Amino acid sequence: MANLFLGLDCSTQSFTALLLEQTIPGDPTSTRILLERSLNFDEHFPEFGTRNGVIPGKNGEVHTPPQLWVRALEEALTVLQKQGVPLDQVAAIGFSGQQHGSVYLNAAADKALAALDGSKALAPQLDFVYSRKTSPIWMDSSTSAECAEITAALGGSDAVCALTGSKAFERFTGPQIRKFYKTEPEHYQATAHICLVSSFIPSLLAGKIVPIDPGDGAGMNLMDIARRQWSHAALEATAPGLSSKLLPVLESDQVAATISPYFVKRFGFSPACKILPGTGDNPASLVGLGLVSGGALGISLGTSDTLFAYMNAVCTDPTGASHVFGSPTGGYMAISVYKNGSLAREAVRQRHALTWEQFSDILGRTPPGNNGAAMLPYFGTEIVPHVQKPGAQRYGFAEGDADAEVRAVVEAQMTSMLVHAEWMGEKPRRIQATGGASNNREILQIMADVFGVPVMRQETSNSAALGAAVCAQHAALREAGTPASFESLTLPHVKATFTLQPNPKNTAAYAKFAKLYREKETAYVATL
Ligand code: XUL
Repeated sequence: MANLFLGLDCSTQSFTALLLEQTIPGDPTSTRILLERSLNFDEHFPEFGTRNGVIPGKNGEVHTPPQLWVRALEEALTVLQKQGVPLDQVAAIGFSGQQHGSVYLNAAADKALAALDGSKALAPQLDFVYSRKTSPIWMDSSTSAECAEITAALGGSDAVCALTGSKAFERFTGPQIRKFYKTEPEHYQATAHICLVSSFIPSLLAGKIVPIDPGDGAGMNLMDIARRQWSHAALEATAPGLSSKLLPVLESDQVAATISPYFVKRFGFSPACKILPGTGDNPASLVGLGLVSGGALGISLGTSDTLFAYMNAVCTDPTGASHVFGSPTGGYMAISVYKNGSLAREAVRQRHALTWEQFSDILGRTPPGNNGAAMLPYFGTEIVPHVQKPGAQRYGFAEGDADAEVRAVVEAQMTSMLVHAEWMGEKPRRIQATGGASNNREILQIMADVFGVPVMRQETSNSAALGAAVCAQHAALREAGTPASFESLTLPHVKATFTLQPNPKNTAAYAKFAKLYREKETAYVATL
């Protein structure tokens, strides 16, 4: 069996390729990360006019042109090829994508994907396959009316949550599809296939439409979470004819196809290379962090901040603020998602004209508990709690006080995660941190102190791309007749970590702060 496994992650702001190498034949745990490359969208593809990977529109709309992702895939593979990576040794490719974002393809797409000409660039051959030129992504909050309509049709919020694992949320794909059907009925009619970002990229590599998996499928308000298949009632409540635009859900670690001749000819892949269905970036991170059983939390500090944990069985959040998605390893995951993640930290940094180093210095020298100062960091709309009108709230400090504001934003983010994770059950034994900002030790120390448990960080902060590569390895081994467990395949990566211990004195102070935070949040949300 070829010994390389490729993980591709198409996130909000960048596209990452991560290559895993199995170094000892016959020992699937002898893996190491051979190479990681990320391409930032704004920097590498300025012709699309994105800012932080997106194009904001009116009334809370946030879209990205799908051709940007096609270009990014093409460019990432070109970079690997130019670096001399033996792409013919890649046994399988796994995929991760920002969740909820949808790509709308017309009836010409099947033929175009199957007949790609390997002597030509990829993106120009796909210019005409879209029935919608831009894709709504997870930051889009423009579908409150559609959420209400779907909720009413399915018998109320609790019923939607029990059926699909989440209440109807603005960014979820079902409400987004409904809005498209209502506002552009002709273009909706002309749509032959609806893909998620995570199933669109593998469809390009497979040369045909690849199904959606239960990890990302659960982020649509369309999948019956217990059955891990589309819910007829949810499809009906969303838009007419929707079932014909979706393939049946396929489990994340099944092989969806072998690679299309286009990529064999153009990039030198082996024709035997296996293509997996993609999954969402959070389910992929769950795998990349080795969270294949309970007892630990994952926290990803990226464009969005997310907190998640593995669950054996479906158990939904009684407050309705969080979600249940499928885990790519089987089972489920509980997850809370914050829109005000890196963009809120970035907003504070910019307001006070600080470098990231100065930002960290402030965290290092200011006292835990911030002398009683607090903040509700709603620089943009928020998901947890549901805040549809931006407006950061400050308590006990002045707007111009950089020291207080830097600490306040991070303490607020960590405390909100603590408070809103309570429904997930017993206290975790450890936290696995990932995402760009997990490189910041001062932020991780506050995380350890707020939660009162050790925080670990792996060698790579690209846990979603790593998880995708591990899924590829898992599927390739099974197909080769030498299956290995996800536990054994993730362990080598979890081992390569550093750990920060909590300071018990600070944890006690944060327990008090959490009470104050909850009061402020409840009071503010009541005014909305
Ligand atoms: C998850 C979510 C975000 C995106 C960002 O529900 O909306 O975490 O997946 O990539």
